Amino acid sequence: MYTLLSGLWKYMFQKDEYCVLILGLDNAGKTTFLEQTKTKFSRNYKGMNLSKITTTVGLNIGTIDVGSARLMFWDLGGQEELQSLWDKYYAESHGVIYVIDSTDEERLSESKIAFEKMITSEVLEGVPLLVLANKQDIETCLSVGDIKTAFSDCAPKIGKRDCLVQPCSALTGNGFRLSTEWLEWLLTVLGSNGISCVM
Ligand code: G3D
Repeated sequence: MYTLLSGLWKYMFQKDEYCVLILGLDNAGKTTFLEQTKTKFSRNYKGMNLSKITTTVGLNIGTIDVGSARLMFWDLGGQEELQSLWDKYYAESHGVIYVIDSTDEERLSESKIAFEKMITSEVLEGVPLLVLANKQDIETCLSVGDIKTAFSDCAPKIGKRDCLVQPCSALTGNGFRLSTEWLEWLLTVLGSNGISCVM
């Protein structure tokens, strides 16, 4: 009887936990994205003033519960000296969100190098990847198409993992708060693999 009840309790209340890394260069908007996500999806979370967020140094952690899933986001610092720590977290991760500053054309090649290094890590093979072309609220930003072109030689290295590239503004929430598409996609691919990516 106890086994039956505890099984039922687990079935009803226990959540499937997933760790999702948020990576990208410093200033890409990783922490702002995490704050938007927590504000939108955590019932009791009182969001901080997004315009007061400063660049990630070290690690920020955030958790949201969606349905039967618990997503634990780890937002890692993107400065060059901190990028060498990223791979320490790879083995624990079920998904990766890679944030690109669409307004920073100068550092796009730097971001591509970090991206390439990350996707060619054997530990991350097959791990779903969401790429966010952030800061789309700024008029002069590069479009998703421009970014895909700049990253095109990375495409073959993405391999068979599930991958989605999305425009967004973590600050204003446009293309992000209005839509839960990225989250629905992430939850789907964390549960099952099969979609492939064209960058
Ligand atoms: P990081 O965690 O990747 O280092 P942050 O980046 O989240 O700290 O953001 C870096 C700066 O970019 C912040 O501005 C933040 O407000 C801004 N930012 C983040 N996302 C967006 C966005 O979608 N649109 C715009 N316009 N700005 C964004 P400051 O001025 O504090 O450096």
